[in-house]
Amino acid sequence: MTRAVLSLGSNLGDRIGQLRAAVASFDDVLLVASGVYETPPWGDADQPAYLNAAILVEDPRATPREWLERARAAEAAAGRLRDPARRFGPRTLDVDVIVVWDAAGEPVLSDDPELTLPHPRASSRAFVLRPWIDIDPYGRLPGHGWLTDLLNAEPLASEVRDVSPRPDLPLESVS
Ligand code: PH2
Ligand code: MG
Ligand code: MG
Repeated sequence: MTRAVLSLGSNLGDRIGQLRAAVASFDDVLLVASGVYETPPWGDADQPAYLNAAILVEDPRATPREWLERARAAEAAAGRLRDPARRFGPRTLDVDVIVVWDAAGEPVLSDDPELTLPHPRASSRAFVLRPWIDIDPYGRLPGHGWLTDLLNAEPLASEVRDVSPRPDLPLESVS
């Protein structure tokens, strides 16, 4: 198993600091990181705006389960607390495994409830697809087609207008 797209989100505490720490935790496998976007909360409306981003990671040995474990470790490091009553509620850090490709470049398909691949809600989330297309302009969401087509069709085409680039908050510092 080689490549994965991970979606990052934060809407509590030091949002950009938590996103940067998450990206740093994938430093050994990081291929590219997107820009950061401020996005209206999807799901529970009574929560602060999110910062969202996406990263592309690669490791010749990592299994999908290991990507999930690394994602959870990053969330735990950000002090994430899970409220079982609020599945779509606020969080210091959310790291979701969106797609994993195997060594042959084929997308991994999984209906494991703990790690469904591709991510079952990615196709309808502007806050996932908009950062992702930054780092993968010719990308496809397996089962749904080109990212550009998804983002140009309604309802995402309207929602993406509320996804605001935050160039003042880069994920990685330029040295
Ligand atoms: N994550 C959620 C629920 N709602 N809204 C935005 N804008 N961004 C998110 O990352 C997000 C959300 C649950 O994972
Ligand atoms: Mg999520
Ligand atoms: Mg999650």
